[in-house]
Amino acid sequence: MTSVPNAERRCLVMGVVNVTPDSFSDGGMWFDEAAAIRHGFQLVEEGADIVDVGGESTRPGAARVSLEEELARVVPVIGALAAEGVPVSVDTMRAEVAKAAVEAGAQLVNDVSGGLADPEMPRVVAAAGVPYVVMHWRGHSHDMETRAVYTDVVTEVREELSKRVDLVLAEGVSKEQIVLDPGLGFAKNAEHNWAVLAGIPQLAELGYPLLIGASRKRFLGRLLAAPDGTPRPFSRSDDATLAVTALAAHAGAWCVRVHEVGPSADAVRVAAAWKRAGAGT
Ligand code: PMM
Repeated sequence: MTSVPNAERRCLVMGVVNVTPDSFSDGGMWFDEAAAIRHGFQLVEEGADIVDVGGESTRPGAARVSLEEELARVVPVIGALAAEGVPVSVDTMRAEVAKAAVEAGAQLVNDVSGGLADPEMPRVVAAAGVPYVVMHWRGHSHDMETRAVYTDVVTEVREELSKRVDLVLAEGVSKEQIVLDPGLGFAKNAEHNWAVLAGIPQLAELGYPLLIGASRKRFLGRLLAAPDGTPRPFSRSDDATLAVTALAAHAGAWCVRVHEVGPSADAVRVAAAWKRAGAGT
């Protein structure tokens, strides 16, 4: 379904380049354009199949950046990476940014709002014909924590994603373009995130490839908290991310979105070998 090569039929690895001063996990590290470009190449060397470039932080409580600022952050980085043949995705909720990113060479649009933040987005993606990550989302970061209310999180995420799919299909996006993402941490607390991960098989029943973004998220830091309850800092939760990569890949995820690429690139190969052996091939 994508132009990203996948001869091994394994879970893909999407490496993250946040061109932001304030992302939760790597804010400020790749804010400089040249540093962001270097980091993108580095991630490919480490085994990334796709490099996801974003210019707007979605950490809980974050305020929005202007359209102009977002364009200025991501377009040059995408252009430089794509020009060298790197498969790039753009992490944006704005149709205008998605359009400019595709023109600059992006091969996938990753929209954490699943088309809810900008009603133009599905039409732009339909016209571009690129894969489209539709993530489960209930509202912007400034108040998303108040929306983390579910009776049965897996069923509700599944139903809400299904509605988004119907809408983007009605706007002209084709089935083959769609990738779904349950949106770990987006209007979800730790308990919800674990339930969603355990529910990957039910979410996969929707019939679309699944992308899982657990990397360095707060629920991992909480799981690994010190005896006094202090959460583990994200900088020391990469081993836990890796465990999620292996389990998610084995559960059938199409792609994992991670900050630390090398170990996850190994883990998805382990998961694929394990599956092949189990299938007797
Ligand atoms: N998470 C973040 C940003 N973009 N995109 C998708 N598809 N799925 C995610 O889970 C996701 C995303 C937030 O993480 P970061 O700011 O630490 O990169």
